[in-house]
Order: sequence, then structure tokens, then C-alpha cells
Amino acid sequence: VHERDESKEPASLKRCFFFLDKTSRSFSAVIKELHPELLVPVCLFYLVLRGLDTIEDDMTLPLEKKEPILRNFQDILEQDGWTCNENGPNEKDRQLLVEFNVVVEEFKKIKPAYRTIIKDITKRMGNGMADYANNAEHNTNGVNTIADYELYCHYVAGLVGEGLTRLFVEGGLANAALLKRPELMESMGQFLQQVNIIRDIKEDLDDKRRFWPKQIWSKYVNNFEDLFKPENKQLALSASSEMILTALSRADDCLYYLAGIKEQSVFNFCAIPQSMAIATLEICFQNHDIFKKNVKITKGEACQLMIESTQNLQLVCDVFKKYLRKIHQKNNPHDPNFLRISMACGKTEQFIESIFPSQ
Ligand code: PS7
Ligand code: MN
Ligand code: MN
Ligand code: MN
Ligand code: MN
Ligand code: MN
Repeated sequence: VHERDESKEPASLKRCFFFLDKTSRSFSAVIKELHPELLVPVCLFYLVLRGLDTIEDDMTLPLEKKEPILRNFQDILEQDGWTCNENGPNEKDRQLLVEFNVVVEEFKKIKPAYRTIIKDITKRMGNGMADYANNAEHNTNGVNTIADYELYCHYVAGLVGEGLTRLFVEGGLANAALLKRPELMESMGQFLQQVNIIRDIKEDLDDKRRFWPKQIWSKYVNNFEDLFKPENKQLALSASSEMILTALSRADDCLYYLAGIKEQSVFNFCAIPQSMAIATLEICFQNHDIFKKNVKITKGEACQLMIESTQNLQLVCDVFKKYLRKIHQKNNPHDPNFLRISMACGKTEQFIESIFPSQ
């Protein structure tokens, strides 16, 4: 384990690490353990996207202010001294944007190849977010088809998978062959984002945002709001099980991607969020609380997952197997998605068995 020499860090870099701690629960720990070659670039990549997301999430920002910031964020990255005071007082990460000049300052200093990757992803993500911010404004149904939903998840998370993979390869810490399987890095992001969207349904509703696709929920209820009515409990659970099934179909790609990561610090960085995601998916499954509050895995469970996901692929597969079996056991024969969920669990377990035969 290496350590940063904080005495040699400029104040702006110290401030970036301060914001990393302040703005991320799970990512801060794994980013700080990354190989020194990528530690600062990935930290800055994170802060850039966190800044962008703070603009996206602020529902008090009028669209005419929000849209140009989202669409031009890649240029903002290179504007000396840029800061933003537009966010509402309750936006949890507003201070990062108030002091965004420290990110701009450090961004200048990283290798041009890393800057190019971060700028490219920022540009595509910001424009994608803006497209969907528009949608929410003009179309009260928000995300309609499953294709809309997966495109949104592509913009906010699949692209992160692409950017990180390009950084790993550029830094000499991952095999360039990974770039030839774009569906694997896409699934790494999709899995995390879909789980976030499933878990956050109530929080997002309270912000007047909807990310569950109408194509799915309309099979069960007529209006999105009906998902939250106590009398529709079973229908809401069925809709959630279809959302969970959709996410679950990405799990095998994620394990396949992890099999291609040999460098230990990059492996840990990639594996921990995926393990947290499958555990979160399992507590959301057949759990009506997601329609009432933000459901979270316990601190103890999170610690356990951290330990199990920082060894090797076999242990990560064991984690996945454990949660797949829990999902399998909770599966309800009266649920219209029962059979498909059962098959998805079985298929993923078989995939794991094919990499690590149990006897
Ligand atoms: C490892 C190949 C650059 C490390 C990590 C900030 C979390 C915030 O939290 O609903 O409910 O408010 O607004 C693939 C991370 C995908 C992304 C997306 C893994 C950047 C991240 C900005 C690919 C993380 C998925 C918005 C956009 O959802 O969230 C490998 C590093 C990864 C950030 C995440 C988040 C999107 C998001 P919340 P939202
Ligand atoms: Mn967010
Ligand atoms: Mn967001
Ligand atoms: Mn949010
Ligand atoms: Mn969310
Ligand atoms: Mn959230």
C-alpha cells in the first residue's frame, strides 16, 4: 500500500481530496487506494462528474440556466478560475461547484491523454443529461421506453465505464482488449446506475423526477404515482421485480469484465461498487419499503463486502452467488416475473460455475 505525500501537495490538490471525501461515500475509499499513476486523474474525473451531476440534480435551477452549463461543461473544465454559485442552498454538493476552480487548476496538470478522455466523456455525458432534462420539462411521462431508460443510463454511467476503461488502458493498468468488448464496460455502468434508479424511486419522486420506464410500470399501474399507493402494493412489487430482472441481466457481463482486470488496485476499485450493487439489489427485491424510503445495506454488510471484494475474482463471484441465491429464495411464484427471475438467477449462477467449478 502506497501513501500520498500530502506535505508535497499543492493546496488545490489537497482541496480536491477534501471534496472527494465530502462528496462520495463508497468511491472515496477505493479511489484513494488506486495505483499512483491513476490516483489523481480518477479523483479529478470523479469530481468533474460529481460537479456535472450536481447541476443535473438541482431541480431548483431553471432549465435555461441548467442546459447551457450541462452542454458546455467540457469547456468549463479548462476555464481558469471557473466557479458556480447557481445551485440552490439545499444542494448537498453545492460547495464543490462554489470552489470548482481547484478542480480546474489540477486538471491542467494531468497528462494530456487523460485530459482528452475526461473531456470527451464529460462532453457526451453533459449533452445526454441535457437531453433528458429537456424531456422531463416537456414530457410529464419522462423516460418512456426501455430503450430511453438504457440510453439515459448510458449517458450517466455507461460512459463512465468507457472513460475509466480508457484511463486504465492508457495508464498501462488494464489490457487494451477490454476496449474491444464495449458491451462489458457499458454493463459495468448500467448495473450500478440501474440499481441506483431502482433504489432511489421514492427520493426521485419527491424531486419530481422519474427514471423507471413507462414501458415497464404501465404493465402494472395506470399512473406512475399509483406505484406508491398502499392498495397497489403487489402491483408495485411486480413492477419492481421487472426492474430488478432488467438490471440482473447485466451481472454476467460485469463478472466477465472483472475477469479481465489483473492489476489489484484497479480490480478493487471496479469490484467493490459491483458487490455493493448486487447486495443493494437483493435488499430491494420484494421489498415494498423502496416505495416509502431510501433502502440501504447496513454499515456492517458494506464492510464485509469491502473485505470480500478486495481479494480476487473468485471471492467476488462467491458474493454474487450468495446474493443471487437470496434473490432466488425470495422470488414469489405469484409474481408475473417469477419464471424469468428464476432463469436469470440460474443462468448467472451457471456462468459463475463455469468459471469456478465448485468441485
Ligand atoms: C469501473 C468500468 C469517475 C470513479 C463507476 C460521479 C454512480 C452520479 O447518487 O441518480 O442518486 O444522486 O444522480 C465502470 C465515478 C459508473 C458519475 C453514476 C463503473 C464517477 C458510475 C456521475 C462505472 C461517478 C455510476 C447519476 C453520474 O445518478 O445519483 C467501471 C468515477 C461507474 C459519478 C454512477 C451516477 C449518476 C452519477 P445519486 P444519480
Ligand atoms: Mn446525483
Ligand atoms: Mn443525477
Ligand atoms: Mn439524487
Ligand atoms: Mn439516484
Ligand atoms: Mn441517491
